[in-house]
Amino acid sequence: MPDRDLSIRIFQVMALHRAVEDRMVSMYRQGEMLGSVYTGHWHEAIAVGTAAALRPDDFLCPIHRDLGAHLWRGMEPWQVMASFLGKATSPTGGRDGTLHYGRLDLGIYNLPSHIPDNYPVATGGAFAFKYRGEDRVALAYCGDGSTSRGDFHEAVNIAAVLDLPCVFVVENNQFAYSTPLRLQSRTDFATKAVAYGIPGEKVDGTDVTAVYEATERAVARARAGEGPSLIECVTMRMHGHAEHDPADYVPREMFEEWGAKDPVEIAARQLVEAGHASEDEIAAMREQARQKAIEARRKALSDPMPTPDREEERVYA
Ligand SMILES: Cc1ncc(C[n+]2csc(CCOP(=O)(O)OP(=O)(O)O)c2C)c(N)n1
Repeated sequence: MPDRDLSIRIFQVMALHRAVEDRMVSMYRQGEMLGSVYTGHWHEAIAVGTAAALRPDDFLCPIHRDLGAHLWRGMEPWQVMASFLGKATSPTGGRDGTLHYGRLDLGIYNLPSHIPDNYPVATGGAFAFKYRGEDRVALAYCGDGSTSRGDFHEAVNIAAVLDLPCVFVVENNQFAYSTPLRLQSRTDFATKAVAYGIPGEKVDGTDVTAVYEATERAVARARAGEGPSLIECVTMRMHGHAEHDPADYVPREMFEEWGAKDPVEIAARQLVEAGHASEDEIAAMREQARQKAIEARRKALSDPMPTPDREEERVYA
């Protein structure tokens, strides 16, 4: 388990991840946030546990479930909301209107629309680190469905044969939109690592300590020049693909079964059991996260929309 300070910080960011997304869901339901709202409920341990095992100068390539990774690096909750609202103050200056934001200054690559196109980008980043002699690691996430595309194979294979400092995380949340796991893959995802000749590890994606420790091992191998690893984190997508999707194709018992495995609750329990925090301190941290989300909503809603005179900014050709 990470030490006390780190464990507390991990919990705080997980609680913030949850609070910000709960707030965005209510904004969507009130008609304040139009378009699509994607959330990572039950992905908090994966997003934060992996990001926490990296150094600030390592390169992160998140997907639409990984808000906690952005928050870990210092993205402000209001910036995330401003992005969904298409505000001028969002990381893309309002060019996005959803979650294709990133912050290269924080070592976070913009989520590309096509998935898993962040995998080859991480491989390319790791290639640059290795050949420039920089002690840096690239970590990319993708969903179970994304592993069925060719880009996944190309990215992992070339990273393996070139021994690149990469960590590939598969967030197995049982569904790819409406496609269930059984129609996606005959084997689990960690097993596929064997075909690339790299280590594969399958962990409980609701247990932040397990995720953190698996990532630590993979990062240590990458830094030691031993090449990439693949980590399969098993969880459940507890909302629809996005908030417009009622997910009627998901058997209701699955929600009940996984409902008992809330990653934020599990992290809270681990903190208490380790003697790192009391129940009261946990409650205070949750309330602090809730207040930050409320404040973020206020700021994001009052921020200005982009104006036409800035249309040609950031156009390179
Ligand atoms: C190449 C491509 N096809 C389709 C889409 C639309 N799309 C976005 S997310 C998604 C489902 C992805 O499932 P999975 O990889 O399992 O991740 P999850 O959403 O379950 O976290 C789809 C079909 C896309 N972004 N890119």
